[in-house]
Amino acid sequence: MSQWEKNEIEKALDCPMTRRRFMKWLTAAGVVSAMPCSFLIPRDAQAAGIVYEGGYETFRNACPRNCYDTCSIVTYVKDGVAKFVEGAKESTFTRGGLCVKGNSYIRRLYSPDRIKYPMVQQGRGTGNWKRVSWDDALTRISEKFFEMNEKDGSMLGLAMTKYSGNFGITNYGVEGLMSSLGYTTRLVGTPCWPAGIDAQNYDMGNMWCNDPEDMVDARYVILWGVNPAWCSVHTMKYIYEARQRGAKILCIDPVLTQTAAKADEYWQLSTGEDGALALGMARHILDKGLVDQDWVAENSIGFKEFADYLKQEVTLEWASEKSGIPARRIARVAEEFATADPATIWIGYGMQRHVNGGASVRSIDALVAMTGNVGKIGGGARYGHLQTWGFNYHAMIQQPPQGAKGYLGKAAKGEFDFTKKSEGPAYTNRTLNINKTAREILDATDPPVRALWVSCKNPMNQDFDRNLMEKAFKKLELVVVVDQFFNPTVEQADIVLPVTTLFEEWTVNAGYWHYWLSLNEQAVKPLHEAKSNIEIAAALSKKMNELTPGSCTFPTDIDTKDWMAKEFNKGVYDLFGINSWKELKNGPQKAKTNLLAWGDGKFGTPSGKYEFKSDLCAEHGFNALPKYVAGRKPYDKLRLLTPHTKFGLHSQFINLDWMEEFNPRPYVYIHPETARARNIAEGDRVRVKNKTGEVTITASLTDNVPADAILMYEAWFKNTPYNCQNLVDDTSADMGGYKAGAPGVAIHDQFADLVKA
Ligand SMILES: Nc1nc2c(c(=O)[nH]1)N[C@H]1C(S)=C(S)[C@@H](COP(=O)(O)OP(=O)(O)OC[C@H]3O[C@@H](n4cnc5c(=O)[nH]c(N)nc54)[C@H](O)[C@@H]3O)O[C@H]1N2
Ligand SMILES: Nc1nc2c(c(=O)[nH]1)N[C@H]1C(S)=C(S)[C@@H](COP(=O)(O)OP(=O)(O)OC[C@H]3O[C@@H](n4cnc5c(=O)[nH]c(N)nc54)[C@H](O)[C@@H]3O)O[C@H]1N2
Ligand SMILES: [Mo]
Repeated sequence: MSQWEKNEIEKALDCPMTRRRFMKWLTAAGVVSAMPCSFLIPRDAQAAGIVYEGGYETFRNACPRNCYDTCSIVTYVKDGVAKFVEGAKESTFTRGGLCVKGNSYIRRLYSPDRIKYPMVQQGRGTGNWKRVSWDDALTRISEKFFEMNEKDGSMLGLAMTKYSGNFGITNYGVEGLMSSLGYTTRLVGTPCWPAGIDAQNYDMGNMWCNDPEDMVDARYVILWGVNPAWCSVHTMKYIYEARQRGAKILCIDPVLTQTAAKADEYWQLSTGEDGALALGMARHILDKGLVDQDWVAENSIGFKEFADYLKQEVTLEWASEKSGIPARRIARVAEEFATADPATIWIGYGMQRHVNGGASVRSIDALVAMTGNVGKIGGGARYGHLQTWGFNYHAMIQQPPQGAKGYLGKAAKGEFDFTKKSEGPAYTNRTLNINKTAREILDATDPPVRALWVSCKNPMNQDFDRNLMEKAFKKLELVVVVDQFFNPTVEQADIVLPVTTLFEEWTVNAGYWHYWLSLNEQAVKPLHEAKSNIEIAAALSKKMNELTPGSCTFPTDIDTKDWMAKEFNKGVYDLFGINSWKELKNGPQKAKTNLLAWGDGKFGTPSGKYEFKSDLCAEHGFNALPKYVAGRKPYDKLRLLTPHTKFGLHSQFINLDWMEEFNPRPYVYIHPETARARNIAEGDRVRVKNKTGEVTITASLTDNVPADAILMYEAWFKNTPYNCQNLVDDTSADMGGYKAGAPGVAIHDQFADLVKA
């Protein structure tokens, strides 16, 4: 921790309110001494008379949330009770620290609000829950499945929606359970990053980025539509260090985020105009003769066509007019970027959630490539990677029961599906687009979707068009949700099953940003009647086979530790330089190779080169060149942005009482001018409305948001009915169908207006 950071924290702690809150946390956890902020101890803990006792047993855990940082955790346990957590010191990425969410984990584990046993709701949304035994719950589910199979001749009436509640590898057993029932319906795709993944695949042949730790070597860093000060706090230290070593940091975002506040320069661009901005910079670099001609000649194809396009259709003035950034600034930064060596751009997931998101990512990639910054330590078009995910997926790969019937596949129906090389066996699962879950459920026929299995997913809160989702749920004959808290999806369920938290199960976790691998040990026994996702699969299989032998192939008796061990193979061991998973008990391991993306100049594209012109991209219906694509036409007065918050991870953490202390209620953030024009003052209740729905919420005035936009964070507050998905429709992003199986979603291409309530 730098002296400056220490001073900042000291200052914050000098505020009696903050100190009291910290003390409340500490005492609630019954802890003190090994807190990462050890300077708290002398002043506050001792004053409170709390003495460190020692004698803890420690366990290895990993934060399994969908987050860049995938932190390695050490959990301190005494008498079978987890007392506190800290970041693992062995990981140079986590470096002994956790984020505000991670530090609240003990409360998540022991929250009185946890779902404790299987329950059945009499009438969805009534809150009339009744505790039932596991046996009873699983019997009800089995009977419904048999009935469906009987009626439809297949299990296609059962749909599964699962996304990112817990990325532990063994949790792919949820998919495994579905496969072992037969051919089912799957909600596929991701709301997160697919447009950018496809863009990078067209350009380079894969999504692959350097080790974030090498950012310290960059001499220029552009943080483009990414907010690491909140969404990847551990990466901030590399950005600070790069700056200390002389790098310049520029942040490009329509919102003046905490990341922007920490940068050397901030550009408040017009939302969705990233493509124009990148192309304007590219044109200027071309005009100034700053293209890395050697790199381009040796490693790429299609640059001449790209340069012709820039000369014919792009000017600095045009880029300036589109993006709202003065032309002379674009020119200056283009020159600074092209002459810094190395220079890097971190392309955020937020900026590609647009109808032109994939196209914008391609133009930013081009900027990095034409300046010779791809394949360099400290350089690169950084987005994400899956280099460390070479597991066996043992839990996932299960066979259907004998004679199971399924879907005849899109190919059989004459639809072009470029996600599959061949349709494989005659029968497949039926796939629906997860980003249009509501619409897809409503439209599905032959058979209709009758039952929905929800795991690691909160569709009522995180999916799009909430009003339509309610209609879709009405069509369902059975909703089973596997979760830890009574979230808005559980409220609309018939049966809820309690699942373990990371502290109560064995698994293994990799990152999609850094290169560390972490073991997740069972630190405490499962609480209440909770079971892990794979134990639930085994228990259901057991019940189904008891009632109808042969109806489910999922193993009925499993040991979660064995199943964790079955995920490893020689490839994983070699990559991490270990001989056994047991070595991870000594601490997380970092990959020994693959840390530099495209360092050998061998790309995964059809040509084997960086493709400024991609025929594959054209084949999939887009421009071959990274051309400008206009954004979505506004359908209301103000743009609505609903990005990620500091105090939660999607619908997780914000519901904890510890977090409510810091972040008690949602706000809509409005520029003072926009508020004045509507006679809205700080603290007023306002109604935000658009064609999709409405939200009543408290106004907060700030010029951090542009005057033509309003901002609210996606979140689930357990004590308010707030849900931003009332205002967010399911319009697709341009790309995503190639690698993720369905296009992304244009989350930030939404519009609304507001009035005083
Ligand atoms: N408006 C708007 N909407 C968005 C976004 C946005 O920016 N704006 N962001 C999108 C993005 S990027 C993402 S990734 C998605 C995330 O959407 P989701 O994947 O739905 O995210 P979470 O809320 O993190 O997790 C879902 C549920 O998983 C549960 N869970 C946690 N651990 C386990 C477990 O071990 N087993 C089971 N069965 N359940 C568990 C949690 O309690 C939670 O209720 O949201 C998307 N939605
Ligand atoms: N604390 C916390 N950390 C998280 C998460 C969380 O919910 N909370 N979620 C995790 C997940 S699943 C994800 S996907 C990542 C997301 O990580 P990020 O991509 O960093 O986060 P977002 O908030 O989705 O979007 C980043 C920024 O994009 C900006 N943006 C929106 N539209 C545009 C545009 O047109 N151009 C530009 N230049 N910027 C634009 C938003 O204003 C926002 O500040 O973070 C992960 N980490
Ligand atoms: Mo995400």
